[in-house]
Amino acid sequence: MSDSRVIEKAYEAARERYAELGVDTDKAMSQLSRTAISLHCWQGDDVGGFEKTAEGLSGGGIMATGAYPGKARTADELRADIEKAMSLIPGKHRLNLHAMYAEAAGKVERNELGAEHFTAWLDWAKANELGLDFNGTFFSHPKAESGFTLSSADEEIRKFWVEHGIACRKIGAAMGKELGTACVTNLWIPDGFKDIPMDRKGPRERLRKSLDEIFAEKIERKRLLDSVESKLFGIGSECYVVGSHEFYMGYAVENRVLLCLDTGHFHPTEVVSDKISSVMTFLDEILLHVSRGVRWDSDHVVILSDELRSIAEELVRGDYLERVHIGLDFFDASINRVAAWVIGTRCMLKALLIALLEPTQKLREMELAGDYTARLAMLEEHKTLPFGAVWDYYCLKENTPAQADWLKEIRDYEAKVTSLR
Ligand code: RNT
Ligand code: ZN
Repeated sequence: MSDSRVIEKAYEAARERYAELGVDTDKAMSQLSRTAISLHCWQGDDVGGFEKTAEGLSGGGIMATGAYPGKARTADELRADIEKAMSLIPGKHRLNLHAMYAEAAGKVERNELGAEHFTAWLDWAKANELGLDFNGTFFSHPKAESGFTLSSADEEIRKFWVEHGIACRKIGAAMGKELGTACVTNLWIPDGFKDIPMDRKGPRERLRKSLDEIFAEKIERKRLLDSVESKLFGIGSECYVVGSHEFYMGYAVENRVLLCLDTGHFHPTEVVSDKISSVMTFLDEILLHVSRGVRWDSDHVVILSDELRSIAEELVRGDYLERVHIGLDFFDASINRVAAWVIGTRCMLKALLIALLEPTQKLREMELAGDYTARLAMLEEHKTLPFGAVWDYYCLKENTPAQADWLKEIRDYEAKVTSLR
């Protein structure tokens, strides 16, 4: 168990050290506490969902691997797991739901879903004072098996998914209204070809038409924020993805919807940290799906990597925290699923804290003065500043376990709850 007196002492020393550089640690912590991360419900059950006929993930070109015991089998179990995870993460956050997590008695088709199928989630969100975000589920469904949904040449299939998209916006708007905080409702479709297409144009024209139909109804932004997510390739769509980055960038700029940048959806040498200031020049707001790409997998648990730190730095340096919605998107079925949420979210917060503790103004002055020697020297010196002491103190202040104390709680929860499933 960590000793709070040791943490407080270390914090005092860190506070002085940062003050010497003109950085106010208390201000950084208060900014951090105002930044909400949207936790993705699908980490809790390997992107399974609760549809009566669902056989797990299929036809979406996304895949959770591993067989760690204890995954949530019902919405109540999933909610309990999320509550556990949130109790181990400092700050107040949000929950990101997917349409396939509806709780309906009997089977309700995806194009017929309504807010009434999410009342238990809504009541729970209210009771826990959480904002909700939402996603259409355009995969793991017989009507997605051809590999095409909104861009399908089969008019009946295309219509079905357009209706699903419209239904999801209504659900998102109802959630936003009910909870008094805009619901970011994201749209990702798996559409694409495994092998070389001969028609790249047709599906993209159909996708544009479908999106226009889905977004036709104007809904107040204080309730609903629409977002569209691109991808470079997926399993089974290696040669061509209809909803590419260029496609959605154009669509988002033209239609003033949010663009979702998933950090695992680009070429391995491309980084989202470098894209943020470019897209923010043309867009009001964006959504991030923070993930960790490893070789061909786009969804490893987020760690405190150089790129995660760079993303957080961009958000802080560009003063984008109010305009960028931070969501997580990873799934790992090979480790304790509740721990995966805790690790990933705590890392996202640590990256933000490190960025908030940066003497940005001083570094900017060096750059403007052309003193690139000092810029490099100071950036490297800052890497060993005592941010860990500030982080531990922040956890303590927010009444969440500091250091690795949270792991013991996961072990207890595993023994008492998840291992009995
Ligand atoms: C898939 C996208 C998408 C999904 C979730 C489950 O490649 O990243 O965001 O991960 O909708
Ligand atoms: Zn994503």
